[in-house]
Amino acid sequence: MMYHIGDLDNERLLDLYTGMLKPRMIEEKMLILLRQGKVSKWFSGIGQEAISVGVTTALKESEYILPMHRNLGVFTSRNIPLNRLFAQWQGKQSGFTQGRDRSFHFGTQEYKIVGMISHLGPQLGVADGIALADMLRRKKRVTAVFTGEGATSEGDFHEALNVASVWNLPVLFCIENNGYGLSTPTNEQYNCEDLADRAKGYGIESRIIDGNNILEVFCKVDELCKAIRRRPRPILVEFKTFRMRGHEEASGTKYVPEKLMKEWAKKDPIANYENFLLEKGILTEAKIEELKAAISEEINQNLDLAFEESPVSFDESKELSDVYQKFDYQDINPNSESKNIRFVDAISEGLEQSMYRHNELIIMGQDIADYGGVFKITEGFVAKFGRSRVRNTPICESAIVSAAMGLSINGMKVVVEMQFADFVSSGFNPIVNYLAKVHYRWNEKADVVVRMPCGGGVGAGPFHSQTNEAWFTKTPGLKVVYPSSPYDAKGLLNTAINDPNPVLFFEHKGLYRSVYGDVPTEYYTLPFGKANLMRKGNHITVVTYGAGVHWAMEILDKHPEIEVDLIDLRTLQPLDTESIYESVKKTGKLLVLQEDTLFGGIASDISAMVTEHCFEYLDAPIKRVGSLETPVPFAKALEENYLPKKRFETVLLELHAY
Ligand SMILES: Cc1ncc(C[n+]2csc(CCOP(=O)(O)OP(=O)(O)O)c2C)c(N)n1
Ligand SMILES: [Mg+2]
Repeated sequence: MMYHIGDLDNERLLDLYTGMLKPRMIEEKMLILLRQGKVSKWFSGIGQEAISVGVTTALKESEYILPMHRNLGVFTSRNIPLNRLFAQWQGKQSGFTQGRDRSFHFGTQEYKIVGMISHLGPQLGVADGIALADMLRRKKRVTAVFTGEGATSEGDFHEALNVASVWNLPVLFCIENNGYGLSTPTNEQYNCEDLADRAKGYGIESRIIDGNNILEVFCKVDELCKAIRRRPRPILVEFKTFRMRGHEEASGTKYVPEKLMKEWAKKDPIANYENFLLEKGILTEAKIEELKAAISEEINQNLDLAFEESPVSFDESKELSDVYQKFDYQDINPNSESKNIRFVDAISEGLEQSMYRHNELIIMGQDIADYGGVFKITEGFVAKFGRSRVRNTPICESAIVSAAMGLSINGMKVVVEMQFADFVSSGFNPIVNYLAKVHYRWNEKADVVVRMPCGGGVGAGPFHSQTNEAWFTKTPGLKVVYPSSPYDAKGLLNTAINDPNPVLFFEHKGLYRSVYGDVPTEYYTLPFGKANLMRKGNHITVVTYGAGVHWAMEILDKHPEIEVDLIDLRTLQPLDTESIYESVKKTGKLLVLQEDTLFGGIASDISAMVTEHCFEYLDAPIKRVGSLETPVPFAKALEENYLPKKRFETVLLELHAY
């Protein structure tokens, strides 16, 4: 192996050596503990240390780094106290996730490290968001993110590179090409010579670097980082290296040809560099022993600390309350004059006033800039707030949701507009796995609102009509809001933006231009978790939300003899169960109406909860009414019968007569 010292001084040369030695020695210790059953799982980075250590050393401490599962050297190079790392791996309190997540699945703002989620790819889009925040604040910083060569097959990789290129984001994308993704060799993973060539197609620069040569890694990456700080832009680096152990320790290496193992063993990044330093007289055998003894002592002392710590104890209320970041709701009610406006105008007004209120609020979505969005909600916003805050995106929901996560990690607020709620499925993974779980996992907020133009009755067929709130009410960590009136829409949207937790904000397209209401002209907020009792009556409790509220009112107007408590839920998570129970205890009958197909929807849960809490008060079976269990059909005659309005009337009359 050829080493070029360039202008590096001896101190730096030795630092790089000890920098690699430390993770190597920690790993060797972990492999022993693993055999003793004291560690549950281990992903080895042995043989790949030069990459983690070289890249981290080239970054400044203020710059974010996003490692994967083989990057122990990133954590040690950022000088994380080893006892905390060990406690993390043992699932203990002084780790970074309080026993809630394992291995390297954590981040820490203190050390500017943002760890992975198991799904690998979203990490790359998160780096885009972090870098975007730096760029918007005109900070000349690099964000470095890692991926294995296997995960470059995920759509997220391609989306993230494309976004970084289109927005010219200062991201250093680092591919660690170690020959295998679990058991899959590179020739079954991709069909090109070098992954670095992918960059060309996205219009960005790339380099290939020998990942086993610490001086090459450090010097070249240092140069690239300086170049990026001078002139912000993304660069893709492919590090050629090899995975010397199994995917994880239990999975072995039988499928790896012996010949390859032997070849790469000769290229060990530490042994070769050590020989080089010895030859140059920069290092001596005695010094090596001294360094090893010191690291060994540090490891053992910190292991003792971690082992001494008692296992985490279970505290149910703490577990539950840590799912969401505490939000101190501020009730703002200006008593200003009101205007009669459409639902769509109320959303637009709330969004605009929030943009004035939070100067680090960013809106992202397809066609939202000059075009104003397909529903024209952001029309005129570019003139008021500029293109950097009102951002057109490429068609890549996953990368944009991940980028929103990154913006939030770097201190900004984000509203993402889904062009149609249906398309959220393309960004589903980061919403339910990253945004939803990040606070519970490592106490990080996901200050993101995803606006969801949803709903049927508009003759738009299976992919522009769904109301998919149940995909999200199922997932702890998300808040779900679903207003039915212009007044609620504006106040709840403002609260959603103030709330630091991820909020799915459903806006029924059918209401956009058909429903009018009096809305205060100034900024105001409405609380989450407070249903609206719209009509009062003693016969039946009708619970619904969104377009269901309007269908219920229309049918109830036809039957003035039926006196109902009509409850508009307004938010589904949190859910105002108290208002529901209170009403059912009075009426003894409950009908829940939802637009979505019935099975697995919110109506089923409300029915179950009322059965559990109000059984003695019920005078009739609880009734649920929803759409037919089919996709949303296109033709009018089909859609009319798919939607639950007619069935609602029938069931209402039956329940009244019961
Ligand atoms: C979405 C997803 N699919 C599959 C897996 C299972 N898995 C975890 S790591 C891995 C291999 C990753 O290979 P690569 O990106 O090359 O990284 P390496 O492990 O080689 O460092 C696989 C298949 C996963 N975690 N997430
Ligand atoms: Mg790999």
